[in-house]
Amino acid sequence: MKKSMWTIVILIFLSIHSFGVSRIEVKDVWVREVPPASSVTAVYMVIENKGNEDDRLIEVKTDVSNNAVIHNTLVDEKGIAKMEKFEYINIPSGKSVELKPSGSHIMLIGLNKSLKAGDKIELDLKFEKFGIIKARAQVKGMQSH
Ligand SMILES: [Cu+2]
Repeated sequence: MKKSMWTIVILIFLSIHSFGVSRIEVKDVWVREVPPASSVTAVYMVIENKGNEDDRLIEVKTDVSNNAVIHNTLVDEKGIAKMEKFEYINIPSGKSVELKPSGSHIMLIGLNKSLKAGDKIELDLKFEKFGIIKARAQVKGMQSH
């Protein structure tokens, strides 16, 4: 085989065996306004993985609270909703995952400022493979859903 032929063979091989990629996009990020006396609130968003490899949201950081944890809402046998801490949220390849009221969300614990509708806050969202995405969340009124 000619040298150029080998180059084509190698290129085809590389494209078939290319490494998986996670391509994360975050949109519709919002956080619920809370009364000044409250020190906790929740952040919601849509996370889309346009890559060909699964990923996970593993960590969230923000300046407006001491702590940010991943929560899921579970309904127990008495029909009472409870929130449970999760270590991560799976974001499968080719799928959109919605963090929404009554579902999974990011809980901000120990707010160090009051959040008023119309304000914006900054968040660092860390994904296992894709890395960190900086997101801006809009504060929405208490009745938003
Ligand atoms: Cu929660």
